[in-house]
Amino acid sequence: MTPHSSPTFFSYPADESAGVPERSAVIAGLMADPPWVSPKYLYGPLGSRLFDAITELPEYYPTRTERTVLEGCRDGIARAAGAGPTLIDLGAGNCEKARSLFASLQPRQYVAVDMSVEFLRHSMAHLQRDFPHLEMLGIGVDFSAGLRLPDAVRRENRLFFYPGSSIGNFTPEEALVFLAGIRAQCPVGGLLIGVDLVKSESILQAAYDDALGVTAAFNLNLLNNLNALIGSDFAVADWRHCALFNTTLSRIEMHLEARRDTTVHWPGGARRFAQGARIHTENSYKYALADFVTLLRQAGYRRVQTWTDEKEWFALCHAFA
Ligand code: AVJ
Repeated sequence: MTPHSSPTFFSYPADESAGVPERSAVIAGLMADPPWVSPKYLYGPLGSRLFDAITELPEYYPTRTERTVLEGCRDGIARAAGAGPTLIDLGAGNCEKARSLFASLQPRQYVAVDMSVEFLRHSMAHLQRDFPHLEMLGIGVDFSAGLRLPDAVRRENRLFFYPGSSIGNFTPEEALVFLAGIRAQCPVGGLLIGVDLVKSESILQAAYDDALGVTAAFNLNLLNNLNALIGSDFAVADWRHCALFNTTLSRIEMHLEARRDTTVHWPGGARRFAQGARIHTENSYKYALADFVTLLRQAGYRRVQTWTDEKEWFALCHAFA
């Protein structure tokens, strides 16, 4: 077998298929009541690093807990997945979770998808050095509005991997559409997905408002990303991080709250924010495991196998097409 010196890369520009340029869509969100910005703008060269730092925090249990659950079930998953699957990693980031599956899964091809393209290139260059015989494809694309894969992605026995409870960024209705879309691209194979479970409010709260302020920096840095994207003049110092658990909707919400009255300008517009006004930047839904399994079945998966940690804080689900 010929070794691969570097992954093949595909990069797609911001999806403007809805006919609305990205910049106008972001501005429309800022002008709305209440104002909001998509959580995808949390990421970028700095945002992706800050997120990596979050995963190391003592308060942020999801990454650590998921890793423990994964260690306990990966051999069983490998057996169920069969020989030489195509591993399609959605939101691959630093690729560390997928890397931990290679030995048991023995994938025929590894496909890493992430919208933070430069960060992904960097992660994959390291990975390819360590696994020179594994065929790797990198795809720089925002798949939040649906995933299209290039023909170079093998069709036989696909295992989609969507860890970290990123599914929690979608409302349950959107999640159903997204999961059904993945199911449609997976005639044979399945989906291995991580989901964060409902638990006590104090634990949830601390995980999204840590003592070091790393999550605050992650949230506030979104304003730097907006300034670069739409040419706005947000002053980070005028805003504060705010995280709260919405019990009714079972979701953590992140907001940015104005510390004082402030007016933000961008080419072609401006908006005044009164002290205490909030911009909604992220939802992170928390599920009861039974409800999430129901959602997977509604999305068209025939059988679902689940694993959790002893505290039942986080679950991994293997859903079969
Ligand atoms: C990457 C969406 C799973 O919701 O826990 C972490 C992002 N936001 N801390 C999450 C996040 C604040 C994370 N996901």
